[in-house]
Amino acid sequence: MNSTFELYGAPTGNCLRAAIALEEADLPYTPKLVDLASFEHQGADHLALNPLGKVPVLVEREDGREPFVLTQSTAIMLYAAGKGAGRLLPDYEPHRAIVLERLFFFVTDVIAVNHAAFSLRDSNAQEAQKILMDRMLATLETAERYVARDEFIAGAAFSLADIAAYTITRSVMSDLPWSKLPNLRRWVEAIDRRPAVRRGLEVFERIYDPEVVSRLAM
Ligand SMILES: N[C@@H](CCC(=O)N[C@@H](CS)C(=O)NCC(=O)O)C(=O)O
Repeated sequence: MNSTFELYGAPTGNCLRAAIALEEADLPYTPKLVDLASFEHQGADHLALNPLGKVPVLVEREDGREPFVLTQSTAIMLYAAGKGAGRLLPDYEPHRAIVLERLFFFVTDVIAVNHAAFSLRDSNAQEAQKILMDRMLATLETAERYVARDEFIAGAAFSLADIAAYTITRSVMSDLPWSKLPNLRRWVEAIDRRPAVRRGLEVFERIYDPEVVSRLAM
């Protein structure tokens, strides 16, 4: 039986990772914009999907079954990799383990530290925020060694690790010392050119475009 997918989100790093994974896995889905500025994520409809009041949320619908609701961008990426086409997570155990090693490197050692720094933005803890940002950037720079050896972050093939690495790298482009990172630059430019990545980046922005809205409504 065919299922359909909806991705609730906004143009933020966690949502873009989920959208790019769905695009790269070639899984058709309907993007549902959640307006964070007007606190739609704190409204009853969204809290019914995710009691934490966060995006992204993936909803899979299949006739005759309760909708399957999944939160956490990394869980959504792994689910998309398992369900969809492509080889975002290889079957061969040693390759799979390396993809997971690098995926968790970015999610826990880089992205989580960035989120911690971001959460201090409105506080009086600028010094702590800077310490966390500097630590995050220094850790991210070490990814140069992955792409000095291989074309992609976890070897010769594009994987979930590239998606996690790409969205965070892209969000701090102007803070990185690019003269020291020639391979990371070559890698980020290659990922920029992937059509599925471009579609994933634009999916929540395009919902605002009246022409796209009228097409989506058809
Ligand atoms: N660990 C979660 C984090 C989700 C998260 O923090 N999402 C942000 C947007 S990137 C959000 O919903 N922020 C709204 C808020 O916290 O009020 C994930 O990876 O999905």
